[in-house]
Amino acid sequence: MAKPKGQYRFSFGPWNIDEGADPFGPPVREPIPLQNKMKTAKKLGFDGMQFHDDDVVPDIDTKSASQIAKEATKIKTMLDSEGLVPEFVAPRLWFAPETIDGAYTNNSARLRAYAIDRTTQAIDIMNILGTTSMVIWLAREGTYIRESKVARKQVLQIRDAINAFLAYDPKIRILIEPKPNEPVDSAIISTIGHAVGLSYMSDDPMRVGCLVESAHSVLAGLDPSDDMAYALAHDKLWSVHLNDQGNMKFDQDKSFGSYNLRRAFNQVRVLEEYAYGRNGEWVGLDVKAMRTQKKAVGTKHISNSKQTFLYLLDKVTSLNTDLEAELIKARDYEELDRYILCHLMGKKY
Ligand code: XUL
Ligand code: MN
Repeated sequence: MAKPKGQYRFSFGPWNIDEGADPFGPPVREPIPLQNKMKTAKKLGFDGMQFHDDDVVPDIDTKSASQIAKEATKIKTMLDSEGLVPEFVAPRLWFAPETIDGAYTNNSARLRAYAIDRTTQAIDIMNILGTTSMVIWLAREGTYIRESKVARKQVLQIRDAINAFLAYDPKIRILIEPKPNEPVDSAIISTIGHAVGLSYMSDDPMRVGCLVESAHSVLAGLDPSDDMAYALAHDKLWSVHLNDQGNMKFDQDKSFGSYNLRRAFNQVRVLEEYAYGRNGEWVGLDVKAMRTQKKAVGTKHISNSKQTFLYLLDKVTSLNTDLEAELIKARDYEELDRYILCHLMGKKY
């Protein structure tokens, strides 16, 4: 008998429906307006949208505070009319000329001030959209060559930046999304362990948590479900970016489960078994369509990922955990391996 399942709500970001440009070639799909992306989200059964600050206010650096507020208010109205909730806002701290050599850890005090300023602006946008969650992916906080930055100082600079944001708005929560490399050679907050450690260094650890992205864990040579479990053990798994990744290469953002179904099963399992989502946490996707895809079918990676999650949820709740416990007791892990594979392949065991 299958056990009762948890209820999940799903989100993705506008960048997950993209034009297919890569470092070797130009866009291959026409851009889609934000409102149409919202309609797609709703149609595919998503309740939330994730945003970068400049997804909400394009060309943000050229705009005044009042212009930014006006444009953010427009997007808030759009979200309301489409019946969607904003999950988070993340400052895009890796695109501007000011952040070429890092944001909060730039060697220039003037450029570090830009990054802090840009982030507080993102907090203002969060308030207008109506979310208290800010995701920080520390894209260029790291090095291209080790000697260019002082590692210990970088950690403290990031801590100080986080403290400044906590003080700027006492309502917000910060979710650190670690990634070990790309675009930098070596990121300073590279794994979920680093992110959790940073949280405890902050002025208010209760307001600093984590977002685990499956592909980022794999890029670090780690198992995403173990990273999720680690963050859960600290009560700091506040969001996830489910996707997939074929080993340690460029960040692929493949559809969830498309590369390693068993690894995906174990992610769904850890979320389900530890009641993820019961405190409002979202199942976020961060998936990219293959460049081959034409515009008309450029959202299949999103619907497929959600469907795979739900199918795997069935696999989680229908797992014979009594049998599993027996096999664990007998320490017969070869048999347990066989049972798990049969279960995943839908074969009679
Ligand atoms: C980068 C990445 C980002 C963050 C949001 O690899 O995953 O899209 O999720 O800034
Ligand atoms: Mn991500």
